Amino acid sequence: MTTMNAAISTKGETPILDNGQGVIDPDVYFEVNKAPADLPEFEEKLNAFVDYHKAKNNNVVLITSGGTTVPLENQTVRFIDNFSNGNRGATSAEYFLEAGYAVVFMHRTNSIQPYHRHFIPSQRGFLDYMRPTEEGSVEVRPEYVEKMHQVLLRYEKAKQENRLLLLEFVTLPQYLFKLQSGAKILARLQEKAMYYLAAAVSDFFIPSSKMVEHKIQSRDGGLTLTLDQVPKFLKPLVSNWAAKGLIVSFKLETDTNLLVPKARAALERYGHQVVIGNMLKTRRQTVTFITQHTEKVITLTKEELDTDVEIESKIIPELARIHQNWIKSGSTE
Ligand code: 9Z3
Repeated sequence: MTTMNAAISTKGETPILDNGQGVIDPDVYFEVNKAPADLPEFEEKLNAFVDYHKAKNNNVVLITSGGTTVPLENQTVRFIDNFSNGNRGATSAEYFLEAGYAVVFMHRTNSIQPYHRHFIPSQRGFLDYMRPTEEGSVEVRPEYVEKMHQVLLRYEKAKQENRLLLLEFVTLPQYLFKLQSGAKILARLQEKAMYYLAAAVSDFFIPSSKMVEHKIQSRDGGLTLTLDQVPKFLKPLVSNWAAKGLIVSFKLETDTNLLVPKARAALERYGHQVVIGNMLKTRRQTVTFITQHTEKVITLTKEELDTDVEIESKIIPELARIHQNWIKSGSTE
């Protein structure tokens, strides 16, 4: 347990080591926060999946998808949420499966899922795809049969081949513990593992030792919150947990001028292989790939947008190509 220049504060029972500015060392984070109760089950499922695909010599991608929550109370009534409905992750999962990958889909509970996304209730209710028959059964409405059949074929194939593992998180601590554990388990695959970090992860949180136990009461008027900074987990992920796997992180910005500089700064700071920059408003049309020596913009044309081409159909083949280079030569180019 270490940090240089660490200050110790003791609120509640647990000592918090920080740098005096509320920034905790990632290793310390795991010592002072409680692992989620379902971590052993998560590890068991993932171990079995990784062993299965290691024996088959398959490439495996760990996709993180959806936003994390930051609870405000230990017995949580309120929480801060992060923007992301999981569309990027779920869509990418399908294209990775098409490219031959086995996919670990680590997603926020109730966020968008691969294949199901084509029939999500927010666009049309689940029951609206079906109708009752006179024989007392249920059938898919004729106008949806063709699309549902196509999607079901691909979904069934992924399941039959045991190439899609669904794992869940909700809160920031759940995400971080599972990311650490998941990355270490995938590290057994060495270069054949890819980490595709599309989840929108909170930058700020309240450590459980600084959190109130019960529901915050409104009788005292307005509420002022002090949040600590989440430790920079990409650092240990790159240097310790993920061994030789290819690491792809996403950088989300709302100011165009910041996108490329911030994406490149992340690449240089953590020393991983690819940062994909995207803007909040145009994330479905344009992304920028940043690698150590290259910068490449991928954009959908108007015609592609009009015909519902998905940008992930271009992102994933490009990553698969980079990954092949990585496996062959240890370089992305
Ligand atoms: C992304 O940038 C994803 O592409 C989106 C996808 C969250 C924009 P949706 O799920 O959106 O399709 O609605 N993910 C990473 C966001 C993030 O938190 N990045 C951190 C940062 O920008 C680095 S890990 O600093």
